[in-house]
Amino acid sequence: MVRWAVTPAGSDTTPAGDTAPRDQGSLVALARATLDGNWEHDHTVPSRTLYPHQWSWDSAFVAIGWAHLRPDRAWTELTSLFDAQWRDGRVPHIVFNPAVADSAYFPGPRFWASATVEGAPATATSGLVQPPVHALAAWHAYRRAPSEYARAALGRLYPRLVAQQRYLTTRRDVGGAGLASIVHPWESGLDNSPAWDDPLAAVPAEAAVLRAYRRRDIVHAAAAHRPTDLDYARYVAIVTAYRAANYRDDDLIDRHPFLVECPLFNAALGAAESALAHIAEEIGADPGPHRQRAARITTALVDRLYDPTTGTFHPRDLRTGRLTPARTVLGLTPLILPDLPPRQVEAILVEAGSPRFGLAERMARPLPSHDRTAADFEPLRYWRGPSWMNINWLVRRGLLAHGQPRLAVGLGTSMVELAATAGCHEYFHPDTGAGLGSPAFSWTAALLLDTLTEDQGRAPC
Ligand code: 9WN
Repeated sequence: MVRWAVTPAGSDTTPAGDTAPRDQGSLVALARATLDGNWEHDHTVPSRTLYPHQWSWDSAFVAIGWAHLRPDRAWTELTSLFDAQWRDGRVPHIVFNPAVADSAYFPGPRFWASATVEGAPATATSGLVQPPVHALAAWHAYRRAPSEYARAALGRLYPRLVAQQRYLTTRRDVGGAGLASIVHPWESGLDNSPAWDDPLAAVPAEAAVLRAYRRRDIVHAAAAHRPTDLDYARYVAIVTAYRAANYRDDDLIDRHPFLVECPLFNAALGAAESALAHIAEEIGADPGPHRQRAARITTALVDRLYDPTTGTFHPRDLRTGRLTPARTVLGLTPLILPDLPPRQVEAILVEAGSPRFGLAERMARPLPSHDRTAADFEPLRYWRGPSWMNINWLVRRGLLAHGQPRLAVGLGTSMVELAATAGCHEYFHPDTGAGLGSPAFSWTAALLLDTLTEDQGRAPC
């Protein structure tokens, strides 16, 4: 029997090794307890302390975990998120729970003021989006636990997923080349990544702006792990600009201070079309247009974001027209595209296997979020070095999709051992494996379950 060492759910920043061993069953129980503890009537909060509302891409990953335990909750989770979809098709990055005080999270519902915007739902939401991993997650959850009930839920979700794609591929194609632009680092999901340093530095803001607000994140997490006050001032400035235009997307190129084509966001966009093709086939719709769109997005991603001189993918800053230089884990994520050309697959495997990321058939720790050899690698700070379960899970799916089962086993084993040793933390020290951030984090539990209970070498859905 596999034995793992885990800490009890709810403990904080426990160093690796300082724990009692547990078997696989106890690890499943830990994941279940984490998800159950974060379940909130029709959705799962990422964390009770730091993130007490519903987050968009968190819900997608969490649905995959629920598919193993309570498939009904997987579909409730996705349905409640899409109930807050805007009339233009955008799926908001936060859906606020009206029962939670405005002051519990910054920026809260009053700041976003979605109720004043035409086309926004009755429930308060943010006006931004996150990587569109929902079709991928819905298809994966369905394959994990197929049933008549699940097929009906998938059928109801399908037109909403299509509307989400339509929004991103039309209104957000600011560069006009077939990719979606993000309008805020929060839309990337990797908010504080070094990938955003250059475009963010060009956004005018002063840390003093934050005197008017109260950051809640540094009440619950160490300030040294989180973005700086100046970063937050810029985050606020970008939202303020978008909100002033009622979150409209026309003429963004002429007026918006942050516009970037992100490799992960667009890889998710393309992978969503491939997943929608599967879903369409399953529910009796036409998969053809989805396949064509998936191929177009993959081609555009390679043309626009692959740099043959570095051999990896980089975000493109539409304000300068240039690729941003940092070699972050974002560069590896196009591997989730099933039709990524062999040349780019090979380049990603080389980059992932280099000392920058350390992918191997036997690896001590999962992939870090940033190049380990870079001068600005920070093992403790949010998205600037620590390992995250969701990014590793995505790269692992890509390895399986591109016929690399042994590397997928190596990565999967390191992921399970990490969570087994430190618990279901939000993120992890990339060298010591110590748990960081929220100690009971939903997507860590969900993806731990998925990785743990899967036949590691099996081809992907
Ligand atoms: C802002 C909820 C979210 C994740 C993001 C992660 C973090 C929020 C924050 O938490 O972002 O959206 O307050 O820092 O970066 O990926 O979805 O878990």
